[in-house]
Amino acid sequence: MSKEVKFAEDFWWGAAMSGPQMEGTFDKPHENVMDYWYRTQKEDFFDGVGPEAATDFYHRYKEDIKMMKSIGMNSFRTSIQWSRLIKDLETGEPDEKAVEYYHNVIAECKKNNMILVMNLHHFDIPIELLKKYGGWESKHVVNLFVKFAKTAFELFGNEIEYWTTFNEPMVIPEAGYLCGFHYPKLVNKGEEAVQIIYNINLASAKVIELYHQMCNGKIGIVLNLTPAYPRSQSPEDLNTSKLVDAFYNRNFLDPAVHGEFPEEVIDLLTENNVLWESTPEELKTIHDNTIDFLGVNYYHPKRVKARETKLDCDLWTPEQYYEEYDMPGKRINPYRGWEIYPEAIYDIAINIKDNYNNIPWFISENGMGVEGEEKYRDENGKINDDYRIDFYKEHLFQLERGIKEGSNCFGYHTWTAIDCWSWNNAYKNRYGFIGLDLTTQKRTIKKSGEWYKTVSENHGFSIEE
Ligand code: BGP
Repeated sequence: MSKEVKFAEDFWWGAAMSGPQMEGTFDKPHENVMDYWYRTQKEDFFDGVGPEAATDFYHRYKEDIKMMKSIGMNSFRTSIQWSRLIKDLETGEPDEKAVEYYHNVIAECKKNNMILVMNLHHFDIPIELLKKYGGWESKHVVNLFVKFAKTAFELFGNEIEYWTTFNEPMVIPEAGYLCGFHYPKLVNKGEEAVQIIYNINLASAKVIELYHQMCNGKIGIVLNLTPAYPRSQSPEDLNTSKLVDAFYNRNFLDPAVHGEFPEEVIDLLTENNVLWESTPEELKTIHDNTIDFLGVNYYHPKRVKARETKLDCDLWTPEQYYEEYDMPGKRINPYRGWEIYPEAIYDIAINIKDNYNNIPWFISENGMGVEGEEKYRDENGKINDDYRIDFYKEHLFQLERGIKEGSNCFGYHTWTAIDCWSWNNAYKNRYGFIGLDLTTQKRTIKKSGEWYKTVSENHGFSIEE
């Protein structure tokens, strides 16, 4: 028996990418934190490959947008790099070459009838602002970000209908200040992480306020929602998962949608004397300037248990309240080490419907990175990535279930359209519908790209039950 998995006729079928991972560093007036990290610590990057050329979207955007259109994409997200658009970081004065480049990309999307979602921050703070002011720890940097956004809105605000302020803001404190896998590679810096969480929420709200004063489109945020499932239904495990959810998901989701931070987080931070510095005016800005729509990046769940051993650390850190739970029998993508659990998409959909005003939302990233895809290339040069098609089908099946139950989801973006550079994993794991030969920059459509075209044309697909 086969079953139809169907979506609305105007559903977005697209993919996400980001400036720092696609464009290459050509003509940039500043280095971002990733550019700097690579220049100074190349050994951290897979095969020593950096962002200089990346996928060379900077020069190839015309053919790339056309190719994306040819695989059925009707929308895509990318980002404006702060370190490219802004020449003078203190005043927000733009760089002329960058202005021309972004105008051209926007025009090309229009020409191809492609909905563009433009994001303003994708882990890519200009390195000077990190060195000089401590990056997102500083409220001066929050104000400089608002200046950057103002310049972007003045230049392109009414040419683009959909904007987002940040991509996965939790990754900035988590990867940079708690777990140490992104530059500045600090560990257990809970107090700093907490201030960064607050400051980014403030920056997002200030930019939303400005956008609504200046432009007529819609503005949102892209969050990595990682449902926290408890090991068991014991009160200890359940409380642990609630706390992990509040800290890692709701610390951005609640202010973005409801204008308020989770109470249990505020209580916990207050008890431990590590609450962020805030003012009543700032809290009012956060309260009054919430998002128009939400982007959800989903890759894998988080499985947690109550701590069994005390964390050996004198500093305050959220990790002292939980341990990762290595669930027996879980499905894993061995290349990335992430669990595959499509059902979480349904849970996210219902959570948004029930607890977040059923706000309009879309899946803004979902994907599977695989190493060594060359071995799946056939005699005609096509990469037969059936595993990726299966992965997408399973996730879309769960998304459709959520939509059928009333969740207000309007689109699906995969990560990513064309294989791209992925921070310190560089080009290890490939995610694209379109494969990239790193030495020649030749692009070839994979089997999943052909499949996506049929899905977009038919507004869905059928599966065997
Ligand atoms: C998300 C990021 C993307 C992208 C993706 C894949 O967290 O928003 O920028 O990189 O993950 O992950 P990775 O590149 O680490 O394999």
